[in-house]
Amino acid sequence: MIAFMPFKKISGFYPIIDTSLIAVSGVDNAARAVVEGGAEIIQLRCKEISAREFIKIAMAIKLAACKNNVLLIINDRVDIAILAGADGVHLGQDDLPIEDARRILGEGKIIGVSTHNMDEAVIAAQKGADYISFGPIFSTITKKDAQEPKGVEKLMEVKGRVKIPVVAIGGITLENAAEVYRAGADSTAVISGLLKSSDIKGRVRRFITIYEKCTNNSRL
Ligand code: TZP
Ligand code: MG
Repeated sequence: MIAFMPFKKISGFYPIIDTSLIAVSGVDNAARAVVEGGAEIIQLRCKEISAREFIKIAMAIKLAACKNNVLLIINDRVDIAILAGADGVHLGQDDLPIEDARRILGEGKIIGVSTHNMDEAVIAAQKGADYISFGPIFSTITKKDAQEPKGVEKLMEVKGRVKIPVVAIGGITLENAAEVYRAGADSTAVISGLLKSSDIKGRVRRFITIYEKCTNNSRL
């Protein structure tokens, strides 16, 4: 029987490095800053670059930044996740179905799924997602085709139904992150609220502190 290494439960601050907000040449430094700030997970989201560039960045991040138990999650692309030795993928509703991604990745990799309503959340959990994201909680300009904001009440309803971790996403800032944790989010995923800062490391620390204050879970 094959034993799989259990991976850490997704919780706390979930930084997303998105090449629509940061130059490809700056990704590596941003990833290092995120790790130095104390993040335990990084998602790499590259919508507008070639597969060749995507794999190059993913491998560089995996080698340089994601040592010491920092999980690397690749947005959209199961192939790139495998080639880069990443810890998992994050799939949208139009990406590979969860079951197919699982057949390729096996049980040892993390599969996260974007959800926007209760049905999508419940189905993703039933189909074997390891975590879901839910949002946008607040309005966002980062995702051009984002749905209308769902608010923290809908987040609470989803948390009440699914057993897997729920990562809240969309418009999350230092100012509203505590409200999102109090509504039950296991984690908050942030793009612009992180990458638009001139001090990414410091910003990560501040987001982690908010999580710890809301959950009494101090490790810094
Ligand atoms: N999915 C739902 S909202 C969103 C994604 C990828 C964008 C989140 O970006 P920001 O800048 O943190 O609002
Ligand atoms: Mg996608």
